[in-house]
Amino acid sequence: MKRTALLLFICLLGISIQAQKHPPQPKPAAPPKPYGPVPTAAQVAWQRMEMNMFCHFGPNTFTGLEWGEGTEAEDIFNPTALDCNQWVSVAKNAGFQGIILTAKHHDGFCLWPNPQSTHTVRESAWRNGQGDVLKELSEACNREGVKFGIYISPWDRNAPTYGTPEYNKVFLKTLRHAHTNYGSIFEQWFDGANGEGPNGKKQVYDWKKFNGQTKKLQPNAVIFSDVGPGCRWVGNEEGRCGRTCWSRLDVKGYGPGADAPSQDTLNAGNYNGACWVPAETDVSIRPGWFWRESEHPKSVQELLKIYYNSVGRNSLLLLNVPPDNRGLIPAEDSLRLVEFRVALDSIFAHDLAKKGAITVSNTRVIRLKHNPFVFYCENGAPECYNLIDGDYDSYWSTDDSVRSAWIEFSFIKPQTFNRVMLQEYIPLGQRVEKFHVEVEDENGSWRTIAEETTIGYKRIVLTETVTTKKVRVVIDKSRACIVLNRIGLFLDNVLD
Ligand code: FUL
Repeated sequence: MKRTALLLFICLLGISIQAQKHPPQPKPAAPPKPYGPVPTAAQVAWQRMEMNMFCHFGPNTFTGLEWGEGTEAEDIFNPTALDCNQWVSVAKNAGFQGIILTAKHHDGFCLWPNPQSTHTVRESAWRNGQGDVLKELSEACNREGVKFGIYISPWDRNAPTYGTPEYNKVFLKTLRHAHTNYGSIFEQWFDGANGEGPNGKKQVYDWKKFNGQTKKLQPNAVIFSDVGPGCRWVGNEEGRCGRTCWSRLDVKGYGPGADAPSQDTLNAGNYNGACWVPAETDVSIRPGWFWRESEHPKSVQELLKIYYNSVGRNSLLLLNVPPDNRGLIPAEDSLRLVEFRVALDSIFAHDLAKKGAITVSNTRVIRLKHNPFVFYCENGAPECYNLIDGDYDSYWSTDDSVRSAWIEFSFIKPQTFNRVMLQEYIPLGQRVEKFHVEVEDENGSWRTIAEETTIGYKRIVLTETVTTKKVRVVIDKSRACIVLNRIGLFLDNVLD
């Protein structure tokens, strides 16, 4: 009898705990509608790569020039120990998701046996004219699960037809060859630079056809140029995206190169831009784009600054790491990248926000995909835990009419941090135009530690180092209801 009563008691206790864990949920509202232009699935996947590696390699690696003349003998290109597997392993260890190779720079030399040219690896003595860097690198990337991309300069100082309508046909065939023989590419990089002076040959490029054919042959490739259409130049080569950075851009009436919008516009985007053209920050780990014996890689501190000014400002970072004249990435660069990785991991491995209890001023009631934290959320909105659950596609959002709101994290023990990471759920567009961060001091008064504008895919705000039990992120102004999928708090002891 006693045993039965005990069993009954345990059962009832279990049921009541269950009921507490899963209180009846209010009926979910419809998910927020997309706002403004939104990215394609390929653009979202691209932005989520965050950091890719650029490899400038070609005759300039052997001559020390930044812009080759196009008249260099093919035999100049003669790497003694080329190993693309080494490039890929350097990239992987540093945490790069993809590699983009300069298949043809302005000098016109092709790193693959392009049938449209007589200025290629085929004409060089390297591997008796049998070598193909595109083949080696694309295969090495495939083997290691690193994505492969191609840079091809439209400006060509070697092509005999350059400066005539015929060149556009040659360039289309060149693209076709590169786009059909080396598997799928994640990005096609079109350089806008064109250094020919008033007496030089001027080419009127057929961008419509270049982009159209690329889209047809490589539908998942994001096309880079100063003005996209897939992603845009950030407007400088110093690794600095705008503190305000919209992924929207007006492209009508503009084009790559001399026809591009101002560098300031590229840096910040257009508030009301009609197209989704996110910024890509291309910068070199060394002073030049090509390897030179006399130059050396940037310090970890400089690389971290670049990271915060690019990935941390709604941009993708394309960091150039040039292979040397052996065809290998020098040890000093690869070591520096490992140090950079270690620094990033040490900063971002511990998200202090995950230790907090969250309250919000408003929440849209949405269907929760999964929520291991719901148990802790008796008084709050379980939706806000989507901000820390690590699932990209789960987000917290406000009711349609609510365009300003706060999110508060409170901790049992004081937490010390100096980086605040925010992410908008960009598949639904970019919305936030003003926000600030406040902390509560020991006397219970609140103090603003950062005031910023846009968030976008990812925003990392650098603050003073603070120790507090309460942090509030206040979205002051959003252009539609707020949709955030992450808030994180971190301590950076490397760059402080
Ligand atoms: C520029 C080029 O002129 C540089 O040589 C380099 O390739 C850089 C990435 O783009 O426009």
